[in-house]
This record gives sequence, C-alpha cells and structure tokens, in this order.
Amino acid sequence: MAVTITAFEHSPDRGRGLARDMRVRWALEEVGQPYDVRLLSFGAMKEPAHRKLHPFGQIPTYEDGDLVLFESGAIVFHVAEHHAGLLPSAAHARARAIAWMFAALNTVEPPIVDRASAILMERDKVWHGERLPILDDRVRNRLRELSSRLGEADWLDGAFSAGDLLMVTVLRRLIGSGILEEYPNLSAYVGRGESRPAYKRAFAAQLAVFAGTPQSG
Ligand code: GTB
Repeated sequence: MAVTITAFEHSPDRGRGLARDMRVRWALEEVGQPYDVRLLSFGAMKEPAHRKLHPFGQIPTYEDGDLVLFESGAIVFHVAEHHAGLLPSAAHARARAIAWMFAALNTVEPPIVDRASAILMERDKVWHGERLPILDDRVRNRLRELSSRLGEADWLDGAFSAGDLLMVTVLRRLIGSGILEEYPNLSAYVGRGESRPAYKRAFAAQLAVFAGTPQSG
C-alpha cells in the first residue's frame, strides 16, 4: 500500500528543506519506504478536505491505508516504530532515543521557531531590535547545552536514531544565522546528518518540487 504525504506546492523556503515535510521524507528514505507526495497550495490546506486530515490545516500529513496522521514528530515516530533503522531495539536505548525526539521538538525547536517567527513577522515593530538579541540568546543557551552533551560524539546517544534525525532538521533552521556556526561540533553534527544518503534523497525530492520537477520518493 502506497504511503502518501503532503507538502507545500510552493514552499516559502525555496527548496532549502526547512519545511516539516523534509523530516518525514528523510525518515521514509532512511527506512526505504517509498512514498507519494500530494502538493498543496496555502488555500487548499485550509479547505475542509485537507482539514479532515489535519485539524490545523497544515503540512505534513501521512496517509497509509486507513491510517491518517498529522504532526511531523508523530509521523516520524510511527515510521520509526514500524520499520527497522531509526530506533534501537534494546528497550533502554530505544527510550532514550525517543527522549531525544521529544527534546528536539519540545526543548530545542521552540526557541528556534520563536526567533524565526520574530524575524519573519515582527521586523516592523519598534521593539524588534531589542527583542531579537533576547531571542538569539535563548537559542544560544539551548545550543550551548546541546553542544556540551554531544561533545565529540557523532550522534546524541550511540547509533544514529530518529532523535538525531529530528534534531538535525530542527538545527538546520539556524543555517545562515551565524548562531549554529558558534558551536562547531553542532555544525559538524548537522553536516553529518546532511551527508547521509537518505537525507540527500529527501532533500533532492523536495528541491525538485521547487524546481518544478516533482518526483515520487
Ligand atoms: N507541529 C507541526 C508539525 O511538526 O507537523 C507544525 C506543522 C507546520 O508548522 N507546518 C507548516 C504549515 O503548514 C509548514 S512547516 N504552515 C502553513 C500554515 O500554517 O498555514 C513550517 C515552515 C514553513 C516555512 C519555513 N521556511 O520557509 O523556512 C520553515 C518551516
């Protein structure tokens, strides 16, 4: 049965792989699960047909037979639970990898998204110049802690896992900000994720949408 995900028809990131379908594509590529992509305009995302799949009218969604999922973290978790390769089989290591999935989405991603949203939507506010350094420092605090935990290791807890997959996608939102580059081990960590063959296939697939030559995964 074919898996279908949804993605932006016109991603505002212009193919940089920053929208949240990227993490789902990457997970599917890591486990070797082929998938189809339904591209949606901003208007179509808010239509009742899509809201039946996603209560908040967003991408990505995931359909596999009778199962419909929304929330990129839940989708990656589902993929990781049902295929080998993204979660360790030993119970404690698996629990720790899942903890890193939550850490990526609940602890590291929020300050990064707050900063990105401020840059995108609050530039015209008189207080923007005062607020941005505060948001930058909140991001730096998290990155310093993450950097300290990662140390010289390749991945967060032993072998590459869904926790690393989510963390790398979260950190990529900072590329070009200069902040990620302040933490060389985190920059290298992101680079290791980006150099995985599955990442490259996922990135190419979403870039092909921007370039106007969409392919199936
Ligand atoms: N918590 C949800 C999840 O993880 O799945 C969040 C889903 C979400 O924010 N989806 C966004 C969306 O559908 C796209 S990814 N937005 C349309 C809407 O809400 O109407 C967020 C995103 C968008 C653009 C960039 N960018 O251009 O860099 C990066 C990330």
